[in-house]
Amino acid sequence: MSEIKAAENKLVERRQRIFSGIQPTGTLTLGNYIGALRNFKILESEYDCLYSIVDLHAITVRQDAAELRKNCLKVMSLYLAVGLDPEKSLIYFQSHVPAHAELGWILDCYTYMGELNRMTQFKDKSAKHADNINAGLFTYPSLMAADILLYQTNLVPIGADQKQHLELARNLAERFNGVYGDTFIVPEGYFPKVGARIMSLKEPTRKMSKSDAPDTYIGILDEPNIIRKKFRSAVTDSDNSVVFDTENKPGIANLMSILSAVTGKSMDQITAEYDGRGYGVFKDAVADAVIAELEPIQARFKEINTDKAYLEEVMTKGAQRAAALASRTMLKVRRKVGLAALKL
Ligand code: ATP
Ligand code: LTN
Repeated sequence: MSEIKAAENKLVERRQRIFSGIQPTGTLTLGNYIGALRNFKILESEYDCLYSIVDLHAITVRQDAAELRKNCLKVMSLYLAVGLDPEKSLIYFQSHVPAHAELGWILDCYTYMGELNRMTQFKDKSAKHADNINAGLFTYPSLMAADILLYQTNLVPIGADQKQHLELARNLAERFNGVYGDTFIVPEGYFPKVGARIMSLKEPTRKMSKSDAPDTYIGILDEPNIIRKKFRSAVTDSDNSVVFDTENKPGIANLMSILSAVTGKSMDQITAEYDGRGYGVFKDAVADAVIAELEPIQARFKEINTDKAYLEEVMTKGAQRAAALASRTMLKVRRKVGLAALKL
């Protein structure tokens, strides 16, 4: 190997890898944006990133086929609209790289029922969809572990609600490595300092979620007047002080987190600026800041989402490049587990 080639390889080796995914289960919310999507862009320049639209995860809950197809393209357009560069980051649909499902199955065989039984997302979703508690919903976390481990991921940007799933991915990596020797990198989570758990506008003790009623969340694509209206009718309290107290004032604390995440202001600065001026003034200030943050993204989204040829090109290239990376891990895993090699 030439010296230059060796130096190049070393450089490539040193760059850490990021994987994350968002489910195409509806319109993305401000929670998805602050908790995950915004960090995707921030991390792009320093890491090798794979950002997937995790459509296989989405079908653990019944989806309308036409709607799902549309939502997949919408999420991809949003990835691009926040400024992700498909030349730098791999942007692709999970279902286009079958190795996710293959490793998902293999990891299922190393995951204990007890581990899956403890998952709060499974409990929440089972309660929400009592008529369809399917096996996919139960094994969802092993598939998520496969997504991450498939690419030898170092860092996973996610919101706080995904901590438990990430912990399972780490445990599975360690378990597998323990049995077969070093195979997977044990990944770390990357959580936003402020806004790792944005709450519902109507029930500020529950997380904001895109599969709840529209008045409980701010959609990334909501029109400015809708955003203002939703913030104005957000549930707060009656003591009229803008002070960060998640226990006694969850509604106001949530709005402060949103404002802090979007503007970079500290909680003390926000209190100094808005305390004593009435909740109406404060809520409008939060709305203004969010509208200003989202407007350029919405404008870019409109252009990108109608450019089907471009989206197709991005998803195809992304899937091809991701599949090539995934096959390296799969070769190793298949050999270690004892599956016969296929020589074509
Ligand atoms: P669903 O309602 O369909 O379960 P969701 O809104 O929880 O969806 P996901 O696709 O499951 O969204 O999550 C995508 C990313 O957004 C994850 O990293 C998740 O942690 C993050 N996220 C979701 N909701 C919030 C929230 N309220 N605050 C911060 N981050 C969030
Ligand atoms: N489980 C996540 C979505 C998700 C994901 C992933 C996130 C699926 N696979 C891999 C990070 C890495 C969710 O429900 N928010």
